[in-house]
Amino acid sequence: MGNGKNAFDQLCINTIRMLAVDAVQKANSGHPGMPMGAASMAYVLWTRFLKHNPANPRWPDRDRFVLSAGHGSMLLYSLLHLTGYDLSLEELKNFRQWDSKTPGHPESFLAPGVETTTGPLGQGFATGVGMAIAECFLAAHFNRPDHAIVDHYTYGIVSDGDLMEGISHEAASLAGHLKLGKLIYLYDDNRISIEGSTDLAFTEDRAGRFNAYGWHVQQLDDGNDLEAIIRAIRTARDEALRPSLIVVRTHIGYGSPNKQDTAAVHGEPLGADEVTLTKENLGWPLEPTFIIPEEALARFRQAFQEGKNREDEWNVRFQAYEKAHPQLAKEWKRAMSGALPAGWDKDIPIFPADAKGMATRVASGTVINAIAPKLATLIGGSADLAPSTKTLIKGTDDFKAGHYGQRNMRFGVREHAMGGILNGMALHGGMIPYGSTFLVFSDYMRPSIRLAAMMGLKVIYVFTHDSIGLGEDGPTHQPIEHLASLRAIPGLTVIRPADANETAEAWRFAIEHYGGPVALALTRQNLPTLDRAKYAPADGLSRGAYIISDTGGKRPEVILIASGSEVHIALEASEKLRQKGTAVRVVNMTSWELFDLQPRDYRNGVLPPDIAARVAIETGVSQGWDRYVGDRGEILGMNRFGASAPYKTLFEKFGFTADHVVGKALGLMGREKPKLSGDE
Ligand SMILES: Cc1ncc(C[n+]2csc(CCOP(=O)(O)OP(=O)(O)O)c2C)c(N)n1
Repeated sequence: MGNGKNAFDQLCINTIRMLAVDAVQKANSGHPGMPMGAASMAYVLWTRFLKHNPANPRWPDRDRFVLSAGHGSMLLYSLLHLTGYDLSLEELKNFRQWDSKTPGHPESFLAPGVETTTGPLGQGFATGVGMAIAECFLAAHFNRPDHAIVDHYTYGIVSDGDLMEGISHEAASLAGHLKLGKLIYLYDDNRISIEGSTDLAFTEDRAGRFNAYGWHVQQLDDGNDLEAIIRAIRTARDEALRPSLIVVRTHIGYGSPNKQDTAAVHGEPLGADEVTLTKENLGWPLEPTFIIPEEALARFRQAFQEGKNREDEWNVRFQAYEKAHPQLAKEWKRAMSGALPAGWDKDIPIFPADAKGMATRVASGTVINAIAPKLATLIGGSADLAPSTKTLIKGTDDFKAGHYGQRNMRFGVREHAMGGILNGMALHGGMIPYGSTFLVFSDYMRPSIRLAAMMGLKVIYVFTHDSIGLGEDGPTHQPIEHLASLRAIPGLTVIRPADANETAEAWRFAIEHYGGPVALALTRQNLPTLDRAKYAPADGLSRGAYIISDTGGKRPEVILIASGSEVHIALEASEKLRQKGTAVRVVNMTSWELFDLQPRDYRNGVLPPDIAARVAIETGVSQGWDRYVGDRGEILGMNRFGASAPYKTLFEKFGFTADHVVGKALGLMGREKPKLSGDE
C-alpha cells in the first residue's frame, strides 16, 4: 500500500486503537482519542525500535519509554499487554477500576513496564530528560573502550498539553544545551486539547521553538505514514549531538466518523453508537469487544524473543566487561541495586561545639563533600544558587555536553524542570540525585516533588534560606507556609536540623532512606553548634523528635518544642525557665514524618499526653502544630509574611526570642501572665 500502510500493519495498529476504545467504553471514562491518533507511531516505535525485554522490565540497559501524555494511558497498557509484559487482558478490561494495575493515568511500575507516573502534563517530558541525563552520566562513568554496558535511548510521546506546560520549556532548553542526543520525543501534534482546537491558545511555531533550543526537529505531515515514521526515528537515532523532536501530524480519535479531530473524543468514551461506527469504518468486528487478532498478537509478541536475545547479548557483553574491569562491574551492580558502599559515611565530620556555630547550609556543603568521594554516583546541583545552597562537589567538574561523567549539575534557573529531571534520574537508577534552591522556591517545583513522593523515589532536596532568618531579601524570599506545605505531601520526609551535627545526621538519613524523597530545610544564618556533652546526641534526629534537654528526672511542667533554627532559642529559654525553678523539657522536632512513624510508647515518652503545657516554636505558619501542642498549648509561629531587615531584628520583632518563649511558657503554666514583647 502507498503511504507506507500495509494491511497487516493496519491490523496491528487497529488492535491498539480498539483496545483503547473498548477499555474506555467499558470503564465509561478515559481518553480514547489520543491512543487512536498516536497508535501508528507507537506501533512503529515499539515494534521496530524500542529495545526492551517484556520478561524483565527492569533490565538496566533497556530503552526508556515515557508516555508524557499520561491521559492516553490505554495506549501504553495496550502496548504492554500486546508485547508480553505481565499485564493481562483482564487488567485492560479493568481499566480505571479499584485495585487494577491499569489506573486512569500510568503509575510507575504498578504495571510492569510503566517507567514513570505521568498525567500532570509536562512532567513526563522533564522526567525523560532526567533519564537521558542519567544514561549519559552512567555511560561516561562506567563504559570503557570496547565495553559499552550503558547504551540506550530515551523515547517519549509528548502532546500539545505537554508542550504548553512551562516545565517542558525549561527541560527542553536544558536538554538542548546539554546536547542529549539519545533523547527522542515523538510529538503527537493533533492540534486538539480539552477546550477545542489548539488555535485557541497555542499557536507559536513549535518546531521553530525546539530548533532554537538546539533540538533536531523533523516534521511529518501524516501520522499514519509508517515508512516516514521509521525514517524519522532512524534519523533521530543517528543524530548524536541534539535531542530530537519528531513532530507528527496526527488526528485525535482517528477512525471515528463523527468525533475524529474534535475535543469530544479527547476525554470521554466514544459512546456505543460511535464505537459501532468507528469499528465499521476501520473494518473491525463489532463483537466481541477486546479482540486481539492472533496474527497481530504474534507480531507484537516478537518483542519477547527479541527482548530476550538483546538482554542475552548484553549479558555476554557484561560478562566481558566484568572480566576486564571487575571493580567497575562490582560498582555498577551496586549502584544499580541502590546499595551503598561499606563505610560510605565514615568521613562525615563531627562538628565541635561552638557558640558562634555555622549555618546548616554550610554544614550541608561540608557533609556533601565528605561523602561524595565515597559515593561516586551522588550527583546533583542547583537551580543557579549553588554559591548560596553550598551544593557543589569539589574535585569534580560540571556535568555538560562532552563531560557527562562530571557530577555538578547546572540546572539553570529552572526549578520545575529540576524537579522533574531529578525524578527521571532516580527512576533510571544507578545514582543518588539531589537538587537545591531556596526553600521559598520549592513552590516552583512542587508538582514534581509530589510525583517523587507518589513514586517513592530516592531524591534529595536541599532547601536553604529556610525562614525569615534569611533577613534582608524580605518577604518574597522568606518561606512562611512552605514547611507546612511540604509536610502536607504524603511520603515526603521533611527534616529541619538544628545545627551542624544534625545536618550531618540528616544527610546520613537521606542517603540511607529508601522510602521516598527527603527535603532538608537549612538555614542561611549561623546557628550555634550545640554542645552535645550538655545536650542529647544529634543522632536522635533519626526518630524525628527527641528530648534534647530535660528536667533531670522531674515531671516536666512545660515542654518546649522547636525545630531547626528555633531549637537554640528554646534551649536558651529553657535555661531561663530553670533559673526560675521551672521543670522544663525541650523537644527538638526535626521531622514530623519521622516522629509520627515512631511507636506510640516512644512518642508518649517524648510528649507525655498528660502534660498540656506545651509551646511550639517555628518560624513558619502554625498550621498543623496544634497536633503536637494540643488544645491547651501555644504555637509561636509566623502567620503573616515576613519583612526586609537584618535577621536578628526580624527574630526580635516577630517574637522569636528566649524571653518571649519564657513568657509564653509561664503564661501557660498559669504562674505569670505573659508579658510579651510585641504583644498588646
Ligand atoms: C498540569 C495539567 N494540567 C491540566 C491537565 C488536565 N488535562 C488533561 S489532558 C488535557 C488536554 C491535553 O491536550 P493534549 O495534550 O493535546 O492531549 P490530547 O487532546 O491530544 O489527548 C488537560 C488540560 C493535566 N492533566 N495536567
